[in-house]
Amino acid sequence: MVSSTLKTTKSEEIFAAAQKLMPGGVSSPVRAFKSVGGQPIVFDKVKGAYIWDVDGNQYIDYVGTWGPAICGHAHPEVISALRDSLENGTSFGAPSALENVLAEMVIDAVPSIEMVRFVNSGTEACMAVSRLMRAFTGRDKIIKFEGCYHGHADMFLVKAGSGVATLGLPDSPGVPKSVTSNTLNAPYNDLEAVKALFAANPGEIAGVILEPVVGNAGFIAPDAGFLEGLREITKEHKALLVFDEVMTGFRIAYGGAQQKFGVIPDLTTLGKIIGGGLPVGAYGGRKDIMAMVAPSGPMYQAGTLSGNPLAMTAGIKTLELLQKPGTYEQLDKMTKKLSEGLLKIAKEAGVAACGGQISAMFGLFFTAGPVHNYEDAKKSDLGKFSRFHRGMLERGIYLAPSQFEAGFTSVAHSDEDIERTLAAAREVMASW
Ligand code: HOZ
Repeated sequence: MVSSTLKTTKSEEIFAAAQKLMPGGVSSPVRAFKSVGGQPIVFDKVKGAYIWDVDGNQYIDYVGTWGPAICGHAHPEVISALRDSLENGTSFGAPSALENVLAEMVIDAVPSIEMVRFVNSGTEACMAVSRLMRAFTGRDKIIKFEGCYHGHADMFLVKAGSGVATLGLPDSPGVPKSVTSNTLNAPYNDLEAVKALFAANPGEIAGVILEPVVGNAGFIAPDAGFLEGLREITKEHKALLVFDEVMTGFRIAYGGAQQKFGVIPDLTTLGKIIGGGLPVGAYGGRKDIMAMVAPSGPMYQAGTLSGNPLAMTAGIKTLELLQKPGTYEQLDKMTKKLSEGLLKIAKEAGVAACGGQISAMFGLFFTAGPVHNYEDAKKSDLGKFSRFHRGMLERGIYLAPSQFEAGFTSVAHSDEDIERTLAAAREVMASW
């Protein structure tokens, strides 16, 4: 147990009980705090930019339930819409007009999406899209990038980011070699490596999938020309380009990273924000490709709770709120202040650090950098990250408990929240 000045008696009791009930005491690995030490705090309330734990401590939150809370937690308009929707029931398992509304909003916003299918998580969306890439092209191999995370489906658990990187698990037992033999890996931001893979596997590669801005190896931005280069290479080889915008969709810009960078993939996966905090995922893209999906076409994919009316309602309201003029300018300005402030504080304290932000997504590595890919990200001093995480937690700032996760801001974060966060970081780094 890491020594702490935080009073966390109740959190400790609940987590001790949880460990007897659930593997590692959690429903998803990263939140167990394994890589930063100490025990996770147990929440009992979230509101706006803040979270509260069961011992009554309040924190400024930069995890935002891992991305969905871009309007702030429990936004009154989202809650009110959900209350109304709840009166009509929790699940239909049949078509509903709400699906049309959210589908239209997604199609209007995301340049590559002409048709969309709703599922229940980002993992499901990526799993389905990999099947679709293969069904459409008749090829089996897929290129992904080291440190990118596309959920926990078998074929993506090779040199993956997020919890896999956090826990230092190279690959997962239980994944058949026959499945991952069709997953090819390249370093992020390395077009030559992608060209070499296409050259070595002629006519066999269905497509390339990536996080257009990486969030699951920490925050890593694409180098100038990288996304454009992938678009050209995939076109040249008649392979598909897929942007996994589960994190970046409606966060980097309303139309996602593809709108921000002006590079249009063939297919896109979404999740997080489009469910407004309820379980959701989606994949979509060109009509001729989406026509392959059952029952329109032969590629099977289904789900009992897909298009769930509560998830659709929360998603619709969240996207409506994001349409307010100035939202993304505000998010960018505030997050820039945070990111630049952290780098300045590190410099003043003589701490080697690098990082950056785009819109409401940011990251900080404890290495002089620069960080262009997962290998660079791994050079970050993880001991320093752990001490930083704990120091910030003790000062009421909740950061993702992993070096290999991006940070998220929301429209609910105030200038004062950012100032308080920077003051906490100054104190923590000054003590090193
Ligand atoms: N995979 C998500 C983060 N990239 C969720 C982590 C969690 O909920 O523990």
